[in-house]
Amino acid sequence: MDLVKEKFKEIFVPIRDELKELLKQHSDKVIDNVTFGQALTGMKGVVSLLTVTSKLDPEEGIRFRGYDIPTLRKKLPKLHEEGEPLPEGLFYLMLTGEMPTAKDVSIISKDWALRSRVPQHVFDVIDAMPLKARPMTIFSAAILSMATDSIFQKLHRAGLDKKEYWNSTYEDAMTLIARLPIIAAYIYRRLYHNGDFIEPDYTLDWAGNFAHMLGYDNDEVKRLMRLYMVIHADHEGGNVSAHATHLVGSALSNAYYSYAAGMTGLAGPLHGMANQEVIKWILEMKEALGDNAGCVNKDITKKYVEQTIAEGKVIPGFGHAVLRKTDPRYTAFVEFGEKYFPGDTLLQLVNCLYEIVPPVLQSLGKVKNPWPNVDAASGMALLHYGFKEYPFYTVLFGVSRALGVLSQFVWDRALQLPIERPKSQTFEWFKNVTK
Ligand code: NMX
Ligand code: MLT
Repeated sequence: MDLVKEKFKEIFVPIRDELKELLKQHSDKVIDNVTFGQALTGMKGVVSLLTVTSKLDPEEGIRFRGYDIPTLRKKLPKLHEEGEPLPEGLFYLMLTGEMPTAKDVSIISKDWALRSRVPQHVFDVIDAMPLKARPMTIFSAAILSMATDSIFQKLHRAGLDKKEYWNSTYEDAMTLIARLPIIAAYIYRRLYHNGDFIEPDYTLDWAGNFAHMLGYDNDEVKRLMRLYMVIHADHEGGNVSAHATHLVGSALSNAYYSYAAGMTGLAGPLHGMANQEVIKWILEMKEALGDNAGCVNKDITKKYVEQTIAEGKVIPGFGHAVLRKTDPRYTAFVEFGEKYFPGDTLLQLVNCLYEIVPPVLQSLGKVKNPWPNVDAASGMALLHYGFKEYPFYTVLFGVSRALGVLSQFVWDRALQLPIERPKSQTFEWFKNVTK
């Protein structure tokens, strides 16, 4: 058994046994109440999921195994002291709960490099898609097509013992993560660079190699990609992509099916697609307002924001279902920009929207969180380096999200979490409970 897998087994077995014991003794204990409003507005705040990898605090933002983003940027192993943490380390932390050493990170880097060969039929599936297909459509189809390789599925059909589910799921999760940058880069180069594909460079780390295969060999972009892959990896279990992955997996669907479900959820404009919408909206605003966009003319820009809302649209990149303060992921991207490209006009515009948009949203009296989320700033950093094909941005989010949802997926199997099946009721039932 490989070292990381062995370590994981050592950690999860006592936790699995403890969970079983707790369930045996406390299954009837009431832990939460559900209001009429919660049931009918997306179950916000209803505790009903067990997620070990991360936890979201409405005021402070995400913590991965207890560590916030600024701490992770300091503590996770890096290639260079002044650089950004390696996503391999975050994966190790989410899986084991322990801060990795540089050696742990290098073991994962090498393991992913070894597993990264993508079967030909996956490229054939991608090549069969029309060039006008959305990148997330192609990405999701490519992931699904890899289910042919699921070791869990094969062993399960042959009659696998429940206690062993985690082992082949771990194999599937690691292989899937290893292959994602190759698949994503292939889609990108096919859609936007006439199919001029770039071979992987396995002397590089997972994220550095991803930037390289996309066509960005500049060191700063590699740093940005490491930050990007760390920042989007997880947002506890209730967000649409994590929850969809977990839900589909609870039927014992394999990791490929389950993560593909997560990705089709991420593709929605209220979730991961918002990172494209932000840039589209900003570019349209610049087109409409010309030199007046941003702090040059705050009144005109504010009117543009109000007009978007008057047209029945949302302001992309602002608001959140859980967060009630500025998203620390947003802050991390702005800090990256201030460090590497402080004079950038798009960075200035993003900073300016931070002043203009929240008061407009607050004035509506219904928006629970007027502050920017991660998507308000991520595209600005990519655009700075000439990565202008914004319909692709959600794929980048998706590659990163694999680290969180798949480490949790391995835990789901290790803890033998059961099929998820909440109760639904009819409209009549809901009307009756209000009487
Ligand atoms: N612009 C305009 N209206 C908004 C916004 C916004 N940015 N955010 C919330 N509202 C509206 C929302 O549409 C709802 O209106 P109505 O009652 O008429 O349906 C009302 O305010 C209350 O919504 P909330 O309870 O504050 O937010 P909810 O939890 O329902 O939704 C989001 C959260 C994130 C879906 C919502 O804030 C939004 O649509 N934001 C813009 C899209 C976005 O940036 N999504 C990315 C989220 C992060 N991610 O990467 O996934
Ligand atoms: C996420 O990263 O998943 C988003 O911020 C959405 C969420 O947490 O609900």
